[in-house]
Amino acid sequence: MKKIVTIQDISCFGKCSLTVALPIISAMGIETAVIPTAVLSTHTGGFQGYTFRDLTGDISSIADHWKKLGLKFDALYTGYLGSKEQIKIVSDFFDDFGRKDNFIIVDPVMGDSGKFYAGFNDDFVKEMAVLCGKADFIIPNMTEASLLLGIPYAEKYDRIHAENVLKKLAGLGCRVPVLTGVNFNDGKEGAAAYDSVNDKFYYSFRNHIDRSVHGTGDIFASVFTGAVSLGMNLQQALDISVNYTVDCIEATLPNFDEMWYGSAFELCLGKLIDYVKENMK
Ligand code: PXL
Repeated sequence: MKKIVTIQDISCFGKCSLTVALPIISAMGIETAVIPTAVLSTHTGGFQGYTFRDLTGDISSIADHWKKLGLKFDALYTGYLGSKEQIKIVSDFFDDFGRKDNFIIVDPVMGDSGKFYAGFNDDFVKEMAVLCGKADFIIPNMTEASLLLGIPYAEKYDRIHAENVLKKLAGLGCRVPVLTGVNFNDGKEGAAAYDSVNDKFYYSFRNHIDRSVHGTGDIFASVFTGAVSLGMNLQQALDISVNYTVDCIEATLPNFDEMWYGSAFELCLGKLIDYVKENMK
């Protein structure tokens, strides 16, 4: 059985980060160990007055214990990190637990729609860009990609811009950058990836849905991590991640008033399991 570790916060209410990564990766038949970086009462996207307990000090203690136990993982996957100090600790974690035969996947969670999430700034971006250089795969949206590269965020762009951005992201040092939320204003939305080893671009699209659903970046990155850990190729990994993410958005629409803070991803887990079975035949 494959085994991965994911390092990100627990937002106790709101359906993002660990509360989606854990059920999704587990549903794909993969053992999922977790290191929580912080505990928040809710995520920061639209709730007021949330609590934030920083767990930076616990990350190294957990890693030290795991080193003594000799634990090994098929993938190391990071999401929302709360401070520059946490990035440094996670970087050490990669040195300790990264191997030739496992993958490092960094989702550089920092913002969306051209804006930072609460609490992030330019100093954090610099450190995150360095962490991305240690990864095999990074999974930014266009906002995060623009921040990482220090280029202006473009709301509208074409394929040439997306491919330029992907090539520049590979210049940070990661083998395969994956851009999420890719949209060329042709009624489609999906993801694009660049395999810098083979100098090849990959795309996957579904019909665009004109509604932004919170936590979909975490859903995409979780499925993508599961897919590459299971040995799927890049096109398969993109397709399954786009399909499940869009299924989750579609399932959320009838529930949107009640569930404005997250997705109805639970309703689609059966489909995800079917997608995994089809791809693993
Ligand atoms: O979905 C990304 C994310 C993760 N964790 C926390 C967040 C967000 C986005 O707003 O607030 C705490």
